[in-house]
Amino acid sequence: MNIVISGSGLFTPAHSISNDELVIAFNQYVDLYNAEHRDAIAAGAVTALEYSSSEFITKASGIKSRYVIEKEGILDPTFMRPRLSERPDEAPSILCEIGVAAAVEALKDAGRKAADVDLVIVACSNLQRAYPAIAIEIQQQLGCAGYGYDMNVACSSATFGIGAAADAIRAGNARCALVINPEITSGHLDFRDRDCHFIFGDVATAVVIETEEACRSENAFRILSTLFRTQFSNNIRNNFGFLNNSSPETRDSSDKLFKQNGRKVFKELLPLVTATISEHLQKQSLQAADFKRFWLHQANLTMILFAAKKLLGREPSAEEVPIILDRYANTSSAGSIIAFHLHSRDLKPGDRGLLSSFGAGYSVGSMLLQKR
Ligand code: CO8
Repeated sequence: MNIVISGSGLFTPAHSISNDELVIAFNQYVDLYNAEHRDAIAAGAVTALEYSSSEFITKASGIKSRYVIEKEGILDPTFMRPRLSERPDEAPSILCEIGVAAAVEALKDAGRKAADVDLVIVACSNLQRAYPAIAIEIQQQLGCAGYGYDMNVACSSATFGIGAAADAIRAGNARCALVINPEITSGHLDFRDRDCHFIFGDVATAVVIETEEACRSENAFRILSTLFRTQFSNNIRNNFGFLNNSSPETRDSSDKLFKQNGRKVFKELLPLVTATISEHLQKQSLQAADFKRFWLHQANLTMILFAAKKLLGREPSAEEVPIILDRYANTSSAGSIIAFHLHSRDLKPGDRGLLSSFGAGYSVGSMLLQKR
């Protein structure tokens, strides 16, 4: 049974923050902090904070701007997080709202109605609550049949989610699935931390998964093969969770937001990514040269280009390896799907493409696709 990605959708928030805007707000915070702690800094008891810089951000990451769900709160040096009022339980949650927007576009692209869908998987890094599942809320909002559940494999959530949907269809548990990646990373990012305040952006993506036999789409991609790998690491970690209430003294400490050791991630994750993809290609008796396009996880420009060069054995062209992180930043699970959504329509029947996500866990998902 051949399984296809028959449609994709993208929700982009209305607000964008440039590096300059972000750095101005951060540096205002630094001034406030250092003024407040002037005596302790002079006595050597507190370390003064240092300014951030747009030049550093662009050079170290390739990111020039990011979309966010709410801008004013993030740029307020006395607040520095998106200002989102809590919604009543009767109203759709914000993750549901942006997930639905991406899903509606994906369904249209696939030539499907919500009622055709009998599995909804929400796969993302930044779930807004423990339960009920956002996927079940989306199932209800859209009017889908069957069942739904949430899952989290950090940045690899999308490929792991597509794999789970394909398996469910092969097993006869579903016929048509929506895999949705709503990421409000700005709620989990420490905008007071110079090392990471620039890394992430908000977005939602969705894809429709079904059998090739049932597919009605002009732009469908057959899933030729998948390979998933995980390897435990503390180098990308967020300790937020319901047990935080049991330790009220540390409930608001900075480890309850995203933390990473970026250099170590670079050194340890990249070899895992290239080894996993190489193993996958070898197992399928294929080579990187057999692929027209590489939709890679969008975490860092150097990282993307390094991985592509290692696989191809030469510099990749801009057409082969689409980059969207310059304006979207790292959107966690959604990054490779944005690249796929925006840069797949020009491929011709028979062309192959490689979709890969990687990140916390560590986790790597590799997916070999072929245009129908
Ligand atoms: N402005 C100016 N200088 C800075 C800044 C800044 N903003 N930040 C750091 N510096 C300084 C440092 O202090 C350091 O100074 P010194 O040399 O004096 O010590 C110098 O610049 C160099 O710093 P780094 O070594 O940290 O710089 P790098 O070149 O390594 O670049 C990056 C930093 C961009 C973070 C880079 O290491 C990187 O991208 N690494 C890979 C990261 C990655 O792929 N992570 C995956 C994360 S995604 C994921 O899976 C998590 C999902 C969860 C999502 C949650 C959303 C919130």
